[in-house]
Amino acid sequence: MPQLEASPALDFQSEAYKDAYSRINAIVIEGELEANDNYKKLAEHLSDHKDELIKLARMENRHMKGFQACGRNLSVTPDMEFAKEFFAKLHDNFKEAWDEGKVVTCLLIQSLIIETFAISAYNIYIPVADDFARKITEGVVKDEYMHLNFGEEWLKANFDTAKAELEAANRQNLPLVWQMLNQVAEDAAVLGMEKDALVEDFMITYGEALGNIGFTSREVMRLSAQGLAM
Ligand code: Y39
Ligand code: FE
Ligand code: FE
Ligand code: FE
Repeated sequence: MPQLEASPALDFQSEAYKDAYSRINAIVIEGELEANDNYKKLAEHLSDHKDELIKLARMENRHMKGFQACGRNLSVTPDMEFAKEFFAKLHDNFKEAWDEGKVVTCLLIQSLIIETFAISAYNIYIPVADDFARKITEGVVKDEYMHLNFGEEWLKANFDTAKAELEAANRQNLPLVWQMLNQVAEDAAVLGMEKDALVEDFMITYGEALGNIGFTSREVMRLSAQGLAM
């Protein structure tokens, strides 16, 4: 997808760019903050992986600080209220699953869905970012692949007992991602990030993850298109 050639030169200081950035930057900051919290919670539950999960939580905290610096660098104030609302449904579903002891659902929400969302957004952002934000985001996206890998490995090792819960959790949560993407598509386009490219990257990464965990390719197709209405 010739995303770069297609987009006109971006003016990082224009009001339109900064306005869109105030929401996308806030989403990323809020996402990293919630990811930090989610991994701290998972560390309580998965005591065998406690140290590793605490490490992942610390990385998310570093990511948040990096993205806060990206906003400051452009003199943008992130709209945190918008971002909290943006994540509310996924956040509530994580909390409900947590309260019911459904660790498989929690892992699907954070380590598969949210990490894949982050990976696709960061990959698509890197070529169109300002120099400061590009360097930060390049460092962050490497970590996000490690986070996704954690979820894949655990779910693969527990596939037989996790499978039915994964399917239900996917049905409940994947449609939210497509809604969320639609909600920010216009702002993302102002930053030079095309919706088609985001969807494509998400589908590839998510589908690969499901395949690695143990789903057949037919199941992967069915699961990853769940709730997708473009
Ligand atoms: O694991 C993580 O670090 C994920 C929390 C970060 C969330 C990133 C959410 C990105 C959505 C951006 C949408 C832009 C089109
Ligand atoms: Fe992160
Ligand atoms: Fe992460
Ligand atoms: Fe992350």
